[in-house]
Amino acid sequence: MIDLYTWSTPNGRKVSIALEELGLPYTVHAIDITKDQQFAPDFLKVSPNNKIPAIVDRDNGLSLMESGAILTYLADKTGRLLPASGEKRYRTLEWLMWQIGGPGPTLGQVHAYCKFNKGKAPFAEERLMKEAMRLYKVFDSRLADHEYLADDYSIADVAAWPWVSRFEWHSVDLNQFPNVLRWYLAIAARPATARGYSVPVDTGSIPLP
Ligand SMILES: N[C@@H](CCC(=O)N[C@@H](CS)C(=O)NCC(=O)O)C(=O)O
Repeated sequence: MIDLYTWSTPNGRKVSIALEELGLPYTVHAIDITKDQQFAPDFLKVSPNNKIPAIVDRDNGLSLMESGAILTYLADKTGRLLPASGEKRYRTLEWLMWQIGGPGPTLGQVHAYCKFNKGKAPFAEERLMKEAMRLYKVFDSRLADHEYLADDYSIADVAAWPWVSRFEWHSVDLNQFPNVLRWYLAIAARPATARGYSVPVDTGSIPLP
């Protein structure tokens, strides 16, 4: 049994989608980051960086923060969504880390500056939107000749998908990125994605372009 500490955000949904996909039993603990629950002392014991998601595996007592580490752990625990060794493992980790270092932080800042505080910092808005579009182009090129980011469906896709599901927040028209659109719709159609998307709060159906 896994204890999942999460909220209805892209980083949180990565882990609930993975848990659903892997069929692992889990208990959800909602950490409402709009009410600063991420700063509660009890939560800091599992997430010393004050952020969701985090997990505790009751099988062995291991607690983990950081979505990339959690996804890697869950994949290794089950032997799915990440090859055990060799080039395919590193290719998967490469695109997982690309997501965590690139689209994740960039799109998070796009939401902060361009959606919620539009007009306050034109330089930042322009710089972030330019970088977001560059990353979408990289994404689209990769998917032009690969069905998924690392060939087979993997934790790299699970990490990237919830951020793309916020395409309306970052005002990106997915029709401009046909390979990303094809990939996005294929993953949206997976039953595990729909189940994981509504954890811990059902915010409505998956956005479709
Ligand atoms: N690098 C971290 C990022 C986690 C993160 O930024 N979580 C956000 C929600 S998507 C959060 O907890 N924000 C609360 C805060 O910043 O106070 C990961 O990949 O898990």
